[in-house]
Amino acid sequence: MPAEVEGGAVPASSRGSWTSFLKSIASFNGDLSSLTAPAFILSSQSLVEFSAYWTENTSLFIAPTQEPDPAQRALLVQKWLLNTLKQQYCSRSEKLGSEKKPLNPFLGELYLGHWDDEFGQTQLVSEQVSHHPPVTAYCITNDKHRIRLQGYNGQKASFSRTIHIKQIGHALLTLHPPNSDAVETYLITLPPLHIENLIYGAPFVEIGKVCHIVSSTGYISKIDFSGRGWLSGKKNSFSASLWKEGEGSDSKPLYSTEGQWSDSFTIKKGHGKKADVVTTFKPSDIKLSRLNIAPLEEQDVLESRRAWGQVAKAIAKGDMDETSHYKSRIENAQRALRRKEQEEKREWKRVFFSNVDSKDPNEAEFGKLVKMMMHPSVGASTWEGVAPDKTSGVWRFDDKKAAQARKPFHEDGLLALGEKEDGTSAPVSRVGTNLSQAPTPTSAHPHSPVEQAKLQG
Ligand code: HC3
Repeated sequence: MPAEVEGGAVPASSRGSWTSFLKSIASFNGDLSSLTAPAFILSSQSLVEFSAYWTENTSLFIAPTQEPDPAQRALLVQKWLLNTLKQQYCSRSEKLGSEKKPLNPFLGELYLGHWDDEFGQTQLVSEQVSHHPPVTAYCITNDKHRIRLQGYNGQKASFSRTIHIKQIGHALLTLHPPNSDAVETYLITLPPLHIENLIYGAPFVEIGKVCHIVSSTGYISKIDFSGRGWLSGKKNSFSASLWKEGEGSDSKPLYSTEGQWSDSFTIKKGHGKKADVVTTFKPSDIKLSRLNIAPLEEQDVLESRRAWGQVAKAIAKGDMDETSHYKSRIENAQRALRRKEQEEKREWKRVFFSNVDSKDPNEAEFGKLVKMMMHPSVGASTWEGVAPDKTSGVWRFDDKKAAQARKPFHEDGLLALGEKEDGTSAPVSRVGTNLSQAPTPTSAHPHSPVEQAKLQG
C-alpha cells in the first residue's frame, strides 16, 4: 500500500491497532504518558535522553563565548538555537522513518554523559524531577569555556485534528563574554508542536508559533515558525529577527534570518530588500559531537539505559509480551514506592536539581528577563513558561547537591525498579507497606492480555 494512503506506512499486521490508536487519541486527557500506542511505534529511547539534543553541536554552543561584541554574541546564540531544532525535532523521524513514542521516564531517572572534543568537556545531567506531571530537568556545562545551559520542560497535549503539544518550562543560558567575569543570561522559551502525518502512520513533528530569546544584555530574538503550505510553502519554515530593547523592533531588526530550520537558512544584516547577506547556513554541515555515556555495567541503576535495558532489548526483538512485562515491573515498583513515601511522609530525593522560589535572590535576574519578555514590544504576553503548578515547581541545577552526588545515587534504586541485585524481579510488596494496596507482582502475569493491553510507550 503506498505510504500516502490512510495507514499506508503502517505494517499490514498493525493497521487495526493503528486505527484504534487514532480513535483513542481523539479523546485522551492531555497527559501524553497515558497514550497507549501500538507496538510498531514504540521507541526504546526515554524522553530523559532528549536533553542531549540541545548541544550535540558543541562548536555552535561554545561560539558565543569567543565573541567580544554583544550583538554578535546574541546572534550566535540565535544561530546555535536554530541549529538545535533539527536534532530536537526531526532527527528521529529522519533516522527511523517516523516519530516513535518515547518511553515515559520514571521519577529519578537519570541520563548522564559528556561530549569530549576540541572544545574540552561538555557535561550533561538530565533527571526526571517529576512524574505527575512528567517533567525533565537538564543542565549542560562546559567549564573550560564557562558556559551553561539549564532548563526543564513538561508537555501538555490536546487534540484537534491532530495532537497539539504545549511545552511548559524554559531554558536559561549563562555565559561570560571573552576575558570578562561578567555573567550574561539568555532566557529561551519553548515553542509549541504538533504532530503531522498521523493518519498515514508515519508521524513527524512540526513546530508552531513562536520562540523567544531575551538577554540580560538587552538583545531580543523572536523566531516565527510556519509549517508546510504557509508563507514559503516549504516545511519547517521560519523567519527570525534580532533587535536591541529600545533601539529597534521585530519589524525593524538589526539582523533578520529566514529559511528552513531543518535544511538551510540565511542570516542578513538589517531587514527588507536592502539587507546584506551575512551567511547562509546548513545545519547538516555542522559536525555533531558524540555523547559519551558510561558502559551499562558502570551505570547507576537509575541511569536510563541501564534501567530500561531489558525493555529496550524486548522492543528490539519485537517481543511485546516481554516488553510489557519489564515495563510493568518498573511502573508497578514506582507506584508502590510512591505509596510508601506517602505513608512515611517523605519525598523522593532529586539528585541534581532543586525547586526554587521566585523570591530567591538568585532568581532576580530571571525575574527581570521574564518581565522583559512579557513587555508588549516583545509580544510574549501569554507566555506559560513558568507555571509551577504544571511542572511541580521551578527547577534549577543545584551545584551543592551535584558536588555531593555519588553512585549509588539512591538507597532505594533497585526497589524503585522492582529489581533484585541479580536483575530478577523483586516482589513489589516489599516496597509497599500496605499490602491491600500492593500492586500485583508483575512477574505473575508477564504474558496476560490485560498487561499487553496496558502497554504504553
Ligand atoms: C511530543 C513528543 C514528546 C516530547 C518531545 C519534546 C517536546 C521533549 C523535549 C525536547 O527538548 C523536545 C521534544 C521533541 C519531540 C517531542 C516528542 C515528539 C513526539 C512525542 C510524543 C509523546 C509521541 C506521540 C506518539 C506518536 C505515536 C504520535 O508519535
